[in-house]
Amino acid sequence: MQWFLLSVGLSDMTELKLYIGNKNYSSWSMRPWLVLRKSELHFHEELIQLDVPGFKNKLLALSEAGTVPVLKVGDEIIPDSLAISEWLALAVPNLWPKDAEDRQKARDFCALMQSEFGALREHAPMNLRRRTQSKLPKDCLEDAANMDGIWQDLLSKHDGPFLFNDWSIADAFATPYATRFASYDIPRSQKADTYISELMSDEDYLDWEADALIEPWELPQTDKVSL
Ligand SMILES: N[C@@H](CCC(=O)N[C@@H](CS)C(=O)NCC(=O)O)C(=O)O
Repeated sequence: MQWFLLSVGLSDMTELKLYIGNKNYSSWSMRPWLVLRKSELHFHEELIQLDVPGFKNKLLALSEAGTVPVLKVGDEIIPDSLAISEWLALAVPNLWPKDAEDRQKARDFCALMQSEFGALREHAPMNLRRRTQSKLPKDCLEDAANMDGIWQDLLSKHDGPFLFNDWSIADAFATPYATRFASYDIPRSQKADTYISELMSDEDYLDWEADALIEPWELPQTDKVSL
């Protein structure tokens, strides 16, 4: 057993289970799922269908937060996509950038991607099945342009193909945004476009997307947003 696994109390016998929402829509769930895949730790997943009768009680039975994702580590519960990712980064090396300054920047950017860009999240919700050319509100396009600008800045300071050279948790957090650019045909720079293609051709992302595309459930409220 390696020291970093022991440092978070993980043994070969500890079961990891990630509770997630609908793969087509749940951007929050996708992020730690991608991080778990990159960690190469064995994990189980359980999907809780969102926005159907009784779903909230199921979420509240899992954690006080009443949201997914939730990671169950043995008998312990870790809610919140960033907290799960931080915990995984303690268990497995190299999920954050190696350079200390980059590591801090990656953490800050993840927190920003989690809390900001509200108009982009609201008017262009993650919807992997969707391909449309809609007219999006100004504040949504401004958020998208800001995201594009940050991506360009980080990509130009590193050798790529990812934000901090090698794949990191920051790229997991950027992936649902990348899919929004594709779903809603949002204008973007050449650099951002190349980065989006990189994220959306990642083999773990493609596994998630394949499941999303055959999900039978629809959330009409999300499907009808903008247009
Ligand atoms: N800050 C949380 C947000 C999680 C979140 O809002 N998840 C959505 C699913 S995409 C959810 O569970 N919604 C159900 C609800 O709010 O009732 C995180 O990063 O994990």
